[in-house]
Order: sequence, then structure tokens, then C-alpha cells
Amino acid sequence: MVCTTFGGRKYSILWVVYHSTEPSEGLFSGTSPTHFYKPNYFHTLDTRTTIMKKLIRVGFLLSLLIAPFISPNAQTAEKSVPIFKDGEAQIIPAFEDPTKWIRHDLWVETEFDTDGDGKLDRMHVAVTRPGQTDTEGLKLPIVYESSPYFAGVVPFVKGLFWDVNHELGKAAKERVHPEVARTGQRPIISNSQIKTWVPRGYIVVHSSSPGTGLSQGSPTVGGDNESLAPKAVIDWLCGRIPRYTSIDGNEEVKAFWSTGKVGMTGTSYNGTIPLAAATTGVDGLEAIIPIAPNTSYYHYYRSNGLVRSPGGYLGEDIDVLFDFIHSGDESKRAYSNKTVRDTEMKNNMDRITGDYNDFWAGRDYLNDMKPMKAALLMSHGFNDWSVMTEHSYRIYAAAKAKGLPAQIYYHQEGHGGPPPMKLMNRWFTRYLHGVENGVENDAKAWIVRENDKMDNPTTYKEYPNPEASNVTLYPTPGAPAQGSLSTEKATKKGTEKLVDNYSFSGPALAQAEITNHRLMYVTPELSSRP
Ligand SMILES: [Ca+2]
Repeated sequence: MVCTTFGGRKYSILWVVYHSTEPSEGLFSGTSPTHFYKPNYFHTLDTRTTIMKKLIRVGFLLSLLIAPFISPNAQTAEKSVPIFKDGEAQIIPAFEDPTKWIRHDLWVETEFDTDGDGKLDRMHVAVTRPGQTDTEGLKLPIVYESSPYFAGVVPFVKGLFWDVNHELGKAAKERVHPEVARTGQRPIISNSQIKTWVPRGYIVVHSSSPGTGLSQGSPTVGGDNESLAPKAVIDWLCGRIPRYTSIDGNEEVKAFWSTGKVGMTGTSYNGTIPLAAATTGVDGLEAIIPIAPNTSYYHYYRSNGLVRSPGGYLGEDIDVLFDFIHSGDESKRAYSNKTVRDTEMKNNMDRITGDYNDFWAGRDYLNDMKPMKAALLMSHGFNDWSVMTEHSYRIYAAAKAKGLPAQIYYHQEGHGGPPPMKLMNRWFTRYLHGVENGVENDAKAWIVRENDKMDNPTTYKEYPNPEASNVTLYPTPGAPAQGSLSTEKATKKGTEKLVDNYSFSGPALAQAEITNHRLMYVTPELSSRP
């Protein structure tokens, strides 16, 4: 049975368990700061008192729950178990009631020290599981989401982004570095995934990535510790790390309720982390569903030797993202700023040439794919101008080439957008619950065609469609209006020029009939279906 300790130290709560109130859905979505928790990070005396009251109530409730199993009729009591139909985990009423869920937090020790205090960094982890994992000895697989955003981000203040209004080759003005006001509450790190997966017979786990929230370490934005942190959490979930403790204690917490089968999912940065974890080859990470993941920070912030801004965030760069997510321990921030942002990033990110180098190579997960063995269901929008669609395809193609189980889902919208529930359910049912539902024989590519609904993709044998073939198109001149693209080779050569002016947006330039600030070559309208 679980126990609770309230000591004098700020972090002395080891194993806080209480029945939750119902969480709201979708507290995290993309990078929008409007979705984060209200400040309430540390327990005050009042909240401790409230929790104690809850614990007393929970103790009473649990005794009621346990009672049938110590009665003479215990042998005949029916236990709640996951149920599958048509290859999908079904919603189980006994798992659906949030007041019966057990929610607690803890820290998992990693193999790195990135905040300079000489001690291995510990990650803050929260667990939500059906009460039957305590009362009926039920073991379940895990759906795990990790993020650097859970504990808050900086506001978009003036000067946060690089000022791009300067001549090529010249240094830009210094940026400002706002501080994150850390938000959130214990023991709950996030409510994402919970309503979707717990009723279907999964345990949901969250963790804050290094240097964010109550996780120790430095945010490195794609550095090795962001792969090793989720690996440590999975090692714990699989029973390989024997000690799981408070932030500074040595008391053990065992994941006795875990089957050792873990799946990860998340959107954007939270979709990058499942891939990062998978590239460690960690045992137990059976399946991942990355949604619009950034898979290379070079591709995200650079493009073929040019400095690129993600769509909607002119002047963003990797050091801006560092400031954006740096919500960790205030007393460690100066060290992280100096070591990561003002040394490693400053010396290597190279906003002058935009060249690829070791710094960027170390932040490209395509270079780390060799150990990966998790089954991959990839999701992305064809009109994502933040994390371009190429990010997902390059990883999907590499996973396929390695012979891993892989499917891809593409839709016509922008950043984010998960696959339909049916696809995700089949994926996790097969690889986390181990139910042979034939998902291996399903279509490999699911494409939402133009004007179709997100949950109604058209199936294809593969992506790209094997029945498609490459066509060479030749531009013909037309500036400052539109040139054309045709399959006929142009008869004469020529030169057309543009004057780059950042004050015009891409969409405005694309729609302009005549302008000397862009060049555009278009085909006749294509039919969308064969
Ligand atoms: Ca440390």
C-alpha cells in the first residue's frame, strides 16, 4: 500500500497519492503559452492540509475498495481488465471514473549531470493510473509524454527574438533574455493524454524535460540529455533502475503496476522527445506516435546554409527556444545560461554563415537512428510551416529502411494534428498490450486528401504513392508577375531577380499579382485525384 511523508523540507513528499479531481482536457497543445497551469508550484500549509484531508478520505475510500477482497467472497470478485474489440482497446467503465484514479509524483535519477552541481540530475515524473493497479494487483502498459513546456514559458516580450533587420554578414543586435515564471502544481505535471488512454486500460506518465519545471539539469534543446532523460524514466518503468526518490532523498519507489511496455506520444517538441528516447534503443519503449516532431534543429533553424525562421516566429533561433523553455530551478539558471546558451550555443549556432557543423549534427536525430527499435506511427500536416513536413518524412523513411514497423499519417492542416484515434489505438493495442490485431498488414500510408475530414484519410500502399512518378518541370519567365512551370523545356535562357524585403509576409507575397519582392512559377491547377 502507498504511504505518505510530510517532512520539513520543501521536497520531502515522496509518494503523494490522492484521488484526483477530474482534469481538463488538452492542457498542452503545440507551444501556445495559454495552455499552461496557473502558478501554484509549491505546497503551502493550506494545500498540505487539504491534501491530508484528501488522504484521509482516500484511505477511507481505498478501505472500501479493498474490503471485497478480504471478504469470504473475495475469490468470486470480478477484476477489471482491459478489453479489446476489433483490435482496439475499449473504454472500461471501471477505469473511466477520475475519482478512482491514483495520481502521484516522484523523481528518477538520470546518468548525466548538466547543471554543474556534481550530482546526477533527477527528472520530475508524474503518474496517473486506475485504482485497480493498487486494489486488484492490475498491471498495465504506459503512455508517456515528456515536455519542456509543462512548467511554463516566457512571454513573447519585445526583443526576445533576433532582430533580422540588418545587412547580410553583419552581427545582429543583442537580444533580451526574459525569465520564465515557473508554474504548475504537484503532483500533477500535465493532464494531457489522460482522458484518452486511462479509460482504455493504460497508465499515463508525464515528465518535465531537463532544466524545466522540477526536473534538474540544463535545457540543451536537442542535446544528449534530452534523449537520456526519457530513457531513464523508461528504465524505471521497466524496473531496471532500483532507486526512485524525492529530489534529494534515497527512498525507493517501485513501478509495481507497470507491464514494462511503454509508448510515447506528443506534439511538436513533445513529439521530438519520443523520437529522442527511441534513438537510445532503450528496452521497453515499444511504440511511438510523434506528431509534427522537429527531427533536426538544423532543418528547423537553417536551410541549406541559410538562416531560417520557423513559420510565425521571425527571428527565432535555438537560443531563443532555450530562453523560452528555461523554467527549471531559479538558483541553477545562471549556470545553464552561461554554459549552454552563452557558450555552447553562442559559439556554434553560427547565424552568419548558416553552415552545418558538429553542433547541428549532434541535434539531428536522423544521425542517431541506428539503435532505434520502437514501432513508429508518424503524423504531420502538409501545410505545417513551423516544423516543415520533411522533418517527419526523413525519419519515417529511415525507420522503414531499418525494417521497423512504420506507418505515416498526413493531413492538409498546419502544425500539429494527431492521427485518428482508431490508428493510434490499433498501434498501442498491438505494441503495448501485445494484442495481435494485424496492424502490420494495415495500409502504410494514410493521407487526408484535399477537403476531406481529418479522421477520414485515404489509404495508400506507401508514401510516396508507389503509383506516382517524378515529373520534371521547367520554369518560364514571368517576373514581376507569375512565371509558369511546364513539362516542355524552355527554348531560351534568362535571369529573373527579386529584392528580398522581410516586411512583406510570405502569404502576402504569394498572393500578390505583381511584385518585385518574390519570384513565382506555377503550374496550371492540378486535379487532386486520379
Ligand atoms: Ca546535477
